[in-house]
Amino acid sequence: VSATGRAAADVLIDGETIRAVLEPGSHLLGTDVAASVDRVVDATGKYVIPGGIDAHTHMQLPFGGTEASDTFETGTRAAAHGGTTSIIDFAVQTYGQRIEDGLAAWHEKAAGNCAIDYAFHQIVGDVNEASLATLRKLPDEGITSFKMFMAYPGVFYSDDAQILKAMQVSRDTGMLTMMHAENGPAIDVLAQQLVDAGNTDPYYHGIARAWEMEEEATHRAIMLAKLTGAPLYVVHVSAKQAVEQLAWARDKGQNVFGETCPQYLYLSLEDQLGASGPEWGSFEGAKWVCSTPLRSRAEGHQHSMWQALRTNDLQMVSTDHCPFCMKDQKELGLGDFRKIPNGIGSIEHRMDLMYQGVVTGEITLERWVELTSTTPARMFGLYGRKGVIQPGADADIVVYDPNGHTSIGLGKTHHMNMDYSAWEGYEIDGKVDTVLSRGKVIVDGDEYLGAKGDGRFLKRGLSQYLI
Ligand code: DUC
Ligand code: ZN
Ligand code: ZN
Repeated sequence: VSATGRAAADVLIDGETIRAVLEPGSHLLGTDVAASVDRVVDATGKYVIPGGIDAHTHMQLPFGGTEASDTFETGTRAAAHGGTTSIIDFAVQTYGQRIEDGLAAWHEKAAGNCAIDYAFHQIVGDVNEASLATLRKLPDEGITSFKMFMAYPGVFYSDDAQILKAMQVSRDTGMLTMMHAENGPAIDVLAQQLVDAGNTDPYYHGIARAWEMEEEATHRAIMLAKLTGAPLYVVHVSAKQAVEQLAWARDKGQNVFGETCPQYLYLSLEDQLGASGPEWGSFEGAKWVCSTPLRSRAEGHQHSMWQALRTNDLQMVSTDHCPFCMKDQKELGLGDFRKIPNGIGSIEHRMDLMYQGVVTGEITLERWVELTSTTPARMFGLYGRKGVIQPGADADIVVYDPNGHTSIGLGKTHHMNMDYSAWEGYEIDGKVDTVLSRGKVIVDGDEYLGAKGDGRFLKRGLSQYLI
């Protein structure tokens, strides 16, 4: 299955790369291909797809006085189990730090530890003359996109003047500007007022981060991008009004893109409000505190996200994988939702959860591949090597069994380093059967055959979506 069609085929792999895609039973140079190879992976009755590419992950991200609980080792191993064979993580420049130093630290965290191939975007957390000069040179190092935050004043936040300057670099270099589009200063006022009034439960995280704040910031990012001529990619879109902004800009011919995440397709603010458990009571809702937040189902956001994936108003699905445990991490926010570290862990389940959209008729089989692999590769300069099964491409391949079944939850399928699952109880019609990373079988049924250090750093080219 590719982004554009499906056919019965044999895939011939030589070492780390795909040599040929052949009609079943083909002969090459007079020899029977199937009879002359070292090993046959029988995919009869199953889908053979290019390995998933999760273009938005945060392994070991420092946040709110703690650190995302998956290391590059545990997070990429979980990814492999779930049929994802490449990630693009975010190297962080913190305020007062040089980009070079932030990036070097990220290389150090990842090198030799990954189960699958990995690449980086750069988070720009301190815009100044020196960092802008460094940013211009990052494409030479295979880093062709950077992320800025309109949220989190005092942490990752950039103001409009800083964003404008960085977008000019984006325009000049062809680097993609990625935007966390929420009005952070306004959100922080609303959050303070909620806490002052005694509304401290996790649910109020989503009330403070109102969709108006996402719509407004998305519009502002679009206008700054228009003014500067920068290509813009809005991350973790969750509000239907933000999608409307993206669609409006695209209809006017602007080079603007958006991703959503499984949590915004399946989970809701109402679910979070209703969450209560024996251990945590109403603080149970902290399991789903992420930013952008879960949105109201009554307001129809989830429905709009699925629709936008069909109409191509949104082009990709990534996870924003940023896991924290309840114990010692999420519980930092007991009594004050602002102190709950923001993030959900989904890297292991993205391919399954999106396949569920095929089962329920939300998207086609081809669109599943496009949203989870092919477009991420094209968007972020990996296409040809990744995101497609064709001669010369890396042999990153997933055999997916539509007749298999996956039960998600702790003690079932769960390889992420978390003490809970945000997806506990989800039952998936479908199952990752076999996963190959550059020709090596790293997952065979329930068995993990990979090793830490299998994954290599990927230098990326410019986006194929530049105009
Ligand atoms: N959102 C999250 O949920 N976690 C990390 C950063 C972000 O923007
Ligand atoms: Zn973000
Ligand atoms: Zn993120």
